[in-house]
Amino acid sequence: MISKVLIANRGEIALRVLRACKELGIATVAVHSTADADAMHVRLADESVCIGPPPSRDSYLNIHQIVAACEITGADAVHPGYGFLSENAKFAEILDAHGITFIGPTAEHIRLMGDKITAKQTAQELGIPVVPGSEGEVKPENALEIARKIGFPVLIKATAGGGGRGMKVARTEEDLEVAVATARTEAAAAFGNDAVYMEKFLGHPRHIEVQIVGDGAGNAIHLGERDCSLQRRHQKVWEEANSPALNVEQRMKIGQICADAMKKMKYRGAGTIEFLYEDGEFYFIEMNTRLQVEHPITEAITGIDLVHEQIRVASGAGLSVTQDQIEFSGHAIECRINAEDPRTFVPSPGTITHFHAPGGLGVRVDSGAYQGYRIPPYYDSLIGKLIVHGRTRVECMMRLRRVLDEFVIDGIKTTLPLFQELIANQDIANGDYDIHWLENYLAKTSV
Ligand code: MV4
Repeated sequence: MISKVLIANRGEIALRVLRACKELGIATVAVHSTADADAMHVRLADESVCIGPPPSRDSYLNIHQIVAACEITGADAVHPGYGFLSENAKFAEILDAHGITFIGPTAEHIRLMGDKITAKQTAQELGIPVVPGSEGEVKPENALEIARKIGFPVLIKATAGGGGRGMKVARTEEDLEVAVATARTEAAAAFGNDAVYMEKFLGHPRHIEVQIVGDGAGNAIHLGERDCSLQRRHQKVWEEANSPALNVEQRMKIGQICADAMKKMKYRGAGTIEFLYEDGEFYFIEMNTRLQVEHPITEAITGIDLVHEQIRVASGAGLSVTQDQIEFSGHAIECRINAEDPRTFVPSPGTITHFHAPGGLGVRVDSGAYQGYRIPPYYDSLIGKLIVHGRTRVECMMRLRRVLDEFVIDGIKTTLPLFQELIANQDIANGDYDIHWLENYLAKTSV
């Protein structure tokens, strides 16, 4: 049983978790930095605790302050949201040692998937298709032999990486030595770990990820996939479910592979298995052991509340559904609304002078923003998410166009105008895009 959840996060995701707790009759504790005292999740929580000054490392990343806030308020569980401490194995262990439930996977599984080499080896052992590449770490002296075996072009990646940092392409044998050396230097600087591995470089893939949830006792379900190919500098901008590139057979096949793998490892919690998809083949790249920003599009097409499921499995209540009870219905698109310039993506903090969220059938707005809200400059610039659902992709796109016209956010710059452009674009209408499409489009249309 979980009776009081401390939400170790801020912004729209803190509000999202709070809503799920309220629906389940669970008491809520908000924590916040001094910069977030006027945040919506603080207002709506049953209790709140100020845990420190604005910088994240002193507040939302401060494990001891968060544990203390649990002790003071008597919270018996913590939901970490995404980012911050959500994939911190040490945090999960410390909560465990204090008898506080971490709403997420075991520390062991977080650690396993946090290291990209062990994650890939595990995925392969569990029957998930992976990108052809080195078996484990690549040392400079073995690089050429391994690269010849894989075949050029190859990609050098940091073991401790993720989010694309420390990646280097070697197109030919001549590029290899420099690529390996730079990747190692960058990995050491960024992650304090210079270990790298090597993969076949895929030139024009889509980014497709499968949502799974496991109960930690050998049951697991998949909830289909999301296509997150539209991104800029590894920041997703627009996501859709289902992927316009897959048919039902492909969806159910890759979903089943992922669910079976999670059963075998007795995974507990929500998770996402990320693939590159090219020429009809899936290639595992990483697994995220948390709830993701774009989870609402999966909720829209399945009707399943993923935070409810997370709380259920964390408390030992098990999943609320079996695989055969899950029905995929229609199409959903999420637009990430960032307080940023829509062309340069330079952050635009400040006060929102007017705020009006759209409504109507098939529309969901997850946001902690309101008229008069002052966006602090210290954190991520995501201020909300617009999620639109329709019975078909065409209906979803038509609805999105209508909804974008209704959304009013004044006083700051937002990414809303970019979505007005995308919704009018023929490639987007056709679902014809890969992971490079958006950056190419921005370069082509820049003034
Ligand atoms: C790749 C790749 C091409 N080939 N791996 C970037 C972040 C990290 N999660 C994996 N990434 C990539 N791995 C191989 N073997 C291209 C990327 C990549 C990418 C992947 C997903 C979404 C956007 C991307 C943008 C640039 C590169």
